[in-house]
Amino acid sequence: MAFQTRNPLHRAHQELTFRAAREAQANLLIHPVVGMTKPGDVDHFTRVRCYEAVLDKYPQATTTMSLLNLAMRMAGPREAVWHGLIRANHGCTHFIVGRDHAGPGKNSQGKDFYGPYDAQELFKQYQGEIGIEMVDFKHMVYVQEKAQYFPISEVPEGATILDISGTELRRRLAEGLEIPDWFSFPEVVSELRRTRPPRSQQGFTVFFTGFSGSGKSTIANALMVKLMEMGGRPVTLLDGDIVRKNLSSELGFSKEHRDLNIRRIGYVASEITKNGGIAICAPIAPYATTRRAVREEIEQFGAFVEVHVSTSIEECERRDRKGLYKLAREGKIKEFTGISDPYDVPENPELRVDTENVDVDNCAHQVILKLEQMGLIAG
Ligand code: PPS
Repeated sequence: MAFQTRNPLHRAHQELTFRAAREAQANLLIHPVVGMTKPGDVDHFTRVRCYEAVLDKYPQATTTMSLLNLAMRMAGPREAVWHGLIRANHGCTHFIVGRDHAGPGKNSQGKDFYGPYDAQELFKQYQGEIGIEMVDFKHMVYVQEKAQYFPISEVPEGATILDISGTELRRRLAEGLEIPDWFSFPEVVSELRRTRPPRSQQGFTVFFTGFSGSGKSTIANALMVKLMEMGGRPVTLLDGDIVRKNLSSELGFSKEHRDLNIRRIGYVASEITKNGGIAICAPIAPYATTRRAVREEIEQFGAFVEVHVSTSIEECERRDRKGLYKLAREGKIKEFTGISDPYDVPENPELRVDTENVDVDNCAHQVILKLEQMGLIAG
């Protein structure tokens, strides 16, 4: 009997697969896919370490694991049938199919792509032809009084049911909260905690955006000092000027070049975030669509905190620290942001700071408070 999975196995899965194989008097093949999968899934390197820990809990002679180098398509019923065909080709006689097998979840209107039992129905229709029998994946819940798992349909009357949903599990991991032993195996939980540390230990990016001379670099520098004083995670400052010198020296200020410049910053920041560091970026980043693309790239790995430094163009021009506004007015610098080039004001930044009546230290402190509120730094 084959069990297909793209998720870590917890006690309920172990119970379910063990019972299913025993009932069918079959041996069990734990057959996880280790290819590209749905964004947000636990990476397969971590999962394999988890599976190895769970494998010890099965009777050795009747259970084995093999990795299947296959990408998930999230194609629901048709993928279930295909998964069955593959397992039949591996010599299996039974295949476990669950609720919404390989389902992609909800569409942009918030509606499920497939009905919960569509995959099982299509599978049943073709199982004879494929030569593999479908085994229904039962929803297992923990019954406190019996200290044991039961299929939800077989729970004794009046019993206390314990269950932790996938969303709740992710929340507990993100916040470093307890995951009880009845739910999973300690080895699995500790592997998951290693890859998904709580938010206060994950990498993140603070992305300042605003006009030239708005105070982005000054606030970014003050923020860097505060974060370095706190310690714990490496901090990298990707200031507009530094990036232009070291990464984008061949670029000018056309829309294409600005976008390329911001994409590069986004890529470096995403790598830093992925590896558990703090990236502070401080470019003008005038285009909302490019900022959104960078946000999406980074949010795969950690938080993206957009800070709009909202100093008005009049104030920036009045300060004119580098004398560039004067040159822009004289037409000596072309495509100058706010003068002869556009700036899309961020609509929903995590934070907006006004530098006109507030000192730099206070602005940097507002960012720190925001980070604390988001759980990114310990209070
Ligand atoms: S962008 O749009 O995000 O790629 O810009 P960025 O890399 O942050 O570079 C902005 C700095 O370059 C100087 N500079 C100009 N800014 C805007 N428009 C034009 N045409 C321009 N030409 C040169 C300017 O000093 C900006 O520095 P900051 O640090 O923002 O004041």
